[in-house]
Amino acid sequence: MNIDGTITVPAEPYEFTFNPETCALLIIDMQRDFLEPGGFGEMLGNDVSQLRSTIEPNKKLLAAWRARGWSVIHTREGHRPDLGCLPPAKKIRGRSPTSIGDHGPMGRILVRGEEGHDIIQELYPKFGEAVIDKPGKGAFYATDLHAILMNRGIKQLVVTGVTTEVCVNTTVREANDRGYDCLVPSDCCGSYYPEFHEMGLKMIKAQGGIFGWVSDSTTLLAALE
Ligand code: TIU
Repeated sequence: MNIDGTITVPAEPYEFTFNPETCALLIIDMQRDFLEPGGFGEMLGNDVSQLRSTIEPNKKLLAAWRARGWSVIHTREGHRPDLGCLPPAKKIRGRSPTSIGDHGPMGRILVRGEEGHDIIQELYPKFGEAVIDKPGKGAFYATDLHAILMNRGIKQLVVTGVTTEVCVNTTVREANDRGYDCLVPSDCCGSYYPEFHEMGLKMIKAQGGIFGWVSDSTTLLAALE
């Protein structure tokens, strides 16, 4: 910890300094629908086991954040049971015989209140941690995330979750445009496609940190000690 209470984390393209009082851990869409067989991820044709390596590093980071009493926010991608917030274009995308709102092994796919929509047990939210239900890929679109962050005086975010190039990337871009600094720990994010994971992270940190910073959970946790 620095003398002024801030913490500096070795990162790319250069070190990330944050004030823990005004920095939240934002965990994106660690839902059964993306990480377990029979959900939305598999429906899209993906091997969901690809994402499971993200669970352990997220668990460690979440435990460290909770132990210090710092802000934690979770998000879930999904739709109202009446599908009123599901754009018709999203419903038919992929031409899959099963689509959002249809019944699957974990309930209706990507629908709020269903088993598959819930966050995995390993990272289950605790009382007091905001859970943002989002209809889109970005966590700011059609949600109260920005209001919650402003009300709490949050200015910086550590963004983790799945998938790197879709919801994590979209959220980091949205956050960047709203003036937040984002640090992304690489091993706490995952993709069904390793090359997209790598490129998704490169896009964030390129051009002097065009959208944010990239580090890893071991480096971040060491900086907290
Ligand atoms: N398909 C895919 O890679 N991701 C999503 O549809 N949503 C999230 O990334 N959460």
